[in-house]
Amino acid sequence: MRTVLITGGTSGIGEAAARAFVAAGWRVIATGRRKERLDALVAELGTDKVHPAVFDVRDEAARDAALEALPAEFRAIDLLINNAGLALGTAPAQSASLDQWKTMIDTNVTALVSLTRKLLPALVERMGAIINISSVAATYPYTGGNVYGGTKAFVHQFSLGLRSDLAGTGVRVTSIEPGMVETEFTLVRTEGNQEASDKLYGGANPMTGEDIANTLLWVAQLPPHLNINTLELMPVSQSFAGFQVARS
Ligand code: NDP
Ligand code: 8X3
Repeated sequence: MRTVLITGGTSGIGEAAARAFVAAGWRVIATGRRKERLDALVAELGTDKVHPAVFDVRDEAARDAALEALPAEFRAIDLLINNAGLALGTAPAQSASLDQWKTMIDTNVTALVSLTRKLLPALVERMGAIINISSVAATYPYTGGNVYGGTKAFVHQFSLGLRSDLAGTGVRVTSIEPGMVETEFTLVRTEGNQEASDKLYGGANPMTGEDIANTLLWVAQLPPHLNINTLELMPVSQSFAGFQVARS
């Protein structure tokens, strides 16, 4: 039985991924700050299938304590899914909150890099894999996307860099780059504005956490000689709108 560590298993893509991987016969270490959500996942899927690891990804000491406390049967991690992340705000750069920018960088970049570095030696030893959740925002800028897009561009390029460094190790690395997925993402971005979230997703037939979870599972279960470098997904309803021109 293979083991996957999924960061951000308390909602959205990560929660759906926990269910999909357990259904496919994997053991799942699900992480997040909301203990009650992880406890519910364990109650639903079973203590032998899911291990809850409660920590803030930005807190390296708490993370390391949680990793050291892993039960023996969850210790051999074959796959790391770096999913925990967030966008905060949509204000233009000139009026955006610097604190929100730092939170996005600390979570989406620094914590992701730190956990990856921590687990890499063991992943190399086991010829494991890493899947990083980037975004279409890595490639296509939009107003108010400033630092969020920057963090996801980092995740894209870091994933490709890892591929280079891991040459010959057999470790696979993939950057998954979704467009609109209906999760708690917009609630978080708007600091709990349910109306804004409903308005964004309403009538758009967005992707679901399950859509991305199934893609993650597909990537994870490909034959070991095959690496998906980057994979961009969008709902059919979402597409490109071209350049803007500021006229005097
Ligand atoms: P959700 O808000 O539903 O889930 C985010 C998850 O990240 C939660 O489980 C949350 O757990 C966890 N998380 C956030 N910050 C921290 C932290 N400091 N420490 C620990 N865990 C944290 O959003 P999604 O499922 O949509 O987001 C998952 C990933 O997908 C993110 O990286 C996001 O950027 C990316 N993405 C999302 C898209 C979308 O349209 N929804 C599109 C493209 C990419 P908790 O709060 O319990 O700690
Ligand atoms: C989330 C997708 O388009 O809201 O990464 O930035 S988007």
